[in-house]
Amino acid sequence: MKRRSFVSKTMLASIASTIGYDVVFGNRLPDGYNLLGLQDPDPFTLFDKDSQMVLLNDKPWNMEAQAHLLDDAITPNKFLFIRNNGRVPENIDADSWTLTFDGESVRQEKTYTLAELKSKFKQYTYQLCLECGGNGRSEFDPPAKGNQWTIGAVGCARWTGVRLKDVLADVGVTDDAMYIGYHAADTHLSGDPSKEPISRGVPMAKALQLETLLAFQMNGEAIPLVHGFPLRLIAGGWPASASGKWLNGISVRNRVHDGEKMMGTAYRVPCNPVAPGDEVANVDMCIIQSMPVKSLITYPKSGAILKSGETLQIRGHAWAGELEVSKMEYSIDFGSTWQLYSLEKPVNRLAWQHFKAEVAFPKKGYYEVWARATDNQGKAQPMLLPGWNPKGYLNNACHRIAVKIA
Ligand SMILES: Nc1nc2c(c(=O)[nH]1)N[C@H]1C(S)=C(S)[C@@H](COP(=O)(O)O)O[C@H]1N2
Ligand SMILES: [Mo]
Repeated sequence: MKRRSFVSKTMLASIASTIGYDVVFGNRLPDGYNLLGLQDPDPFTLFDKDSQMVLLNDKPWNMEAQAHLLDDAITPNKFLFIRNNGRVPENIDADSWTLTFDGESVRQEKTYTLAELKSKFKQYTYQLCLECGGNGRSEFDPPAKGNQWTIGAVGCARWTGVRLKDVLADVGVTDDAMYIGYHAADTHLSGDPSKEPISRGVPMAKALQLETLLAFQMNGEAIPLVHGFPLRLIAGGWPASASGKWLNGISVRNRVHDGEKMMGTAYRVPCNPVAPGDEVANVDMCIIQSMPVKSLITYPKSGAILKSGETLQIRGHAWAGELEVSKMEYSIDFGSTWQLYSLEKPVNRLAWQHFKAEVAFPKKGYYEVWARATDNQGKAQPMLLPGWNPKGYLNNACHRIAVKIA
C-alpha cells in the first residue's frame, strides 16, 4: 500500500504567506493537493492592497482606488492602482536581472546588471504621478471597451532610481535617435512567448528628462512585484502605459517605436475632435503624450454628513501631466460661482499638488462640492465630459462629492 505523504513545513509556510492565513490542518494536507485558496488567490492579500480597493478584472489583474483612499500626500502601496496587460512574471531573481539596450540608434548593444545600474550611476528620488490613460473611461457614451475605470487609476508614489539619460549617455546613442521603446518580462495572456503584452515608449525628449527614471524603489522600498519589481521605467505625467514594469530591455529607435499597443486606437486619440461614436481612420489618430489637467477631492468621502453651522475642510490633489497646476477652485452651487482653494507647489516637477479649503454651507440640505483645476497654460478641467474618443482615454472631467448638512 502506498503511504500517504504530506506537504512539507516549508511548503506550508510559503502557502500561508501567499494566502495570508495559516492552513490550520496543514499537517494533514495530502501532497499534490491543489488548495482552492491558491487557485483563486485573494488579490488584496496577494498584492498587499487595502480591502476597499476595487477589483475590475482578474485575468489580467486590474484594481483601482476610490477617491477617499488617495488622501495621503504620497500614495502608499496599499492604495496604488494595478493595471496589467499580461501575466505578472513569476520567480524573479533580482541578482541576475539585466537590462539590455538595443535598437537602430545605439552605438552598440549593451547590457547592465541591476547591481551595475545601482553602483555606476547617481541615484535620484522624485515623487511622480502615474495615471492610466483610460482613467475615467467608464463615463464615456457610447461606452468604450476596456477596463471601466472610474476615477481611481491614479497615484503618486516616490520613485528612486537612476536617470535614463545618464545610462543612455553611457550606452551611446546616434544622432538619429527618435524614440525609446521598453521590453519587459510579463507574458502574454495567450501564453504565446513570442508576443509581448505591451511594449510602449516615449520620444527622446521625454526619455532625456531629469525625472525619467529606471527605478528600483517605490516609497523607499523595493518596488512591489505587481508594480514592476525589480526594475521599472518611470515617465511621470504621461499615460502610465509609458512606464514599463519588469523592465529588461530598451530599444533606442530611429522612428516612432512600433511595439505592442503603440498603434491603432491603443493609447491614441483623434488628432482633431470627433462626434461620439465616429469611426476614426488610423492616420487621424495621435499618440497621447502629456496627461491633461485633473484633480480629485480626497477628503471627505462623498456622502459626508455634517452638522449645520460647522465648516468642512475639503482637500485633495491636482496634477497636469508635464505642466503645473496654477489655480484650484471649488463650487457648492453646481458651477454657478467658484471660490479659490489654497494650492501648494509640487515637491518636484511631475508630482501632484495639494489643495484645501474650509467650506461653509448656508443652510441644511444636500450639496455637491465640485473641484476644478487650471494648468499654467490656462487650460481648465471640463465640468462634464471632454471629447469622446474610441478607447475612452483622457477623461479629466471635474470631480465632485456629495455633502449633506443635517
Ligand atoms: N510590463 C508592463 N508594463 C506596464 C503594463 C503592463 O501590462 N506590462 N501596464 C502599463 C499600464 S497600461 C499602466 S496604466 C501602468 C500601471 O502601473 P501600476 O500597475 O504600477 O499602477 O503600468 C504600465 N506598464
Ligand atoms: Mo494604462
